[in-house]
Amino acid sequence: MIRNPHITPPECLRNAPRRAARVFGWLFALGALLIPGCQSDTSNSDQPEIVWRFAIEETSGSVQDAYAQQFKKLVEQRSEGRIRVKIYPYGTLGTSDHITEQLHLNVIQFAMASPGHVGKLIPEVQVFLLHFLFTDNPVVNSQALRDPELRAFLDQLYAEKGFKFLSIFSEGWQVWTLTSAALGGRNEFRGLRDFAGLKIRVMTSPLLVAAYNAYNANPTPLPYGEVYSALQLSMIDAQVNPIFAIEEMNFHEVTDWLIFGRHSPFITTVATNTKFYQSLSSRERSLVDGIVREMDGYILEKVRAFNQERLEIIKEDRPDLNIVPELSDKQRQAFREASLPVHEAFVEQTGPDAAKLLELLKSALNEAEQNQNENGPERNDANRK
Ligand code: 6CS
Repeated sequence: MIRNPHITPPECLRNAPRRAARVFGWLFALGALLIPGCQSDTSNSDQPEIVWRFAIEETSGSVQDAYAQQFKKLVEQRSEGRIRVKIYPYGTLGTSDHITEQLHLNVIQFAMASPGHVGKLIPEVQVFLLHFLFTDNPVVNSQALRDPELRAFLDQLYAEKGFKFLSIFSEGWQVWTLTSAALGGRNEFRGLRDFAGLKIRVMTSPLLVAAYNAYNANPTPLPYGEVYSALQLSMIDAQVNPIFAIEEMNFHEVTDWLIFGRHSPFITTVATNTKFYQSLSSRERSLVDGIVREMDGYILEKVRAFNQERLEIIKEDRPDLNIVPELSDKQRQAFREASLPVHEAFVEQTGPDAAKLLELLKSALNEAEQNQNENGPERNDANRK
């Protein structure tokens, strides 16, 4: 059965010029402020209740929602009810770009900021979007993302744009979904050559456009909420997201192929507003910092479970779906080779901070991999050779 996705952003936001989008950002923000329950509440005690607003780029039941819900639970418990966290799922405050804008304005205090969107503002973070950079082992990748030097440099890059970086984590491997029209009705996926001319939706980052241009595809940047109808109307033939997101947004209903390319994990970051963070008491700041640190392990387990469970749901809903569980070595090599010039162009065009971030990430991956090999190897890395 074809259902509509949960999100339908206003038609007028499509391809709207940046200034118009900003106005909508304000309107969404104003709307949020007028929602009952978002204001400080003085009715039950002498001390006004503090409300921290947390916007996520995904819907309820997603990985980002699991993160925000746990953050909310811990903040409310540990502040003994003095601080309340209100979560805004995707769509309630506009698109990811609107959320970033509202975080910048301190209309919301916490937000998920995926490099695929925030990369337009902080170009260096697009390093996390490069294909065939991470290892094959998700444990190694997550370990690398906890590297203190890497995080300290991200903190610096975010600070330059008025944000306080809090955390970074992977939401799982990105999986390509293709319609049968994309494969010309063939019942075989032939690898890189099937990407020639492929109308694939990407997040709104210039690097992702470059990444798919390198595969001779036809990348189309679109907000998350427009992907389902674009697939349904055959405006696009493909999109790419982790399994839990494909299920959550019902993309599996309007696709015929799931291809596990393991070309890159979906990375997101958690950020707060710098002025808001600086305005916190030292106790409140330690509360936030402590909880964010604890969340690393919590979310890793959720990501693993969500992606596993949702794949089963997809298979039940669409037993006819063609699943390519992995690329052959030859196919993988062809994609990898095509992607490498994008790494070089990214560094060249983005500048020395991008080069530094890339180096920090590579050395964090190497270190994490070495630790893994010493303490119990799981899978060897074939990606960065
Ligand atoms: O594809 C996107 O735009 C979205 N995908 C996920 C998994 N999270 C947020 C992001 O905006």
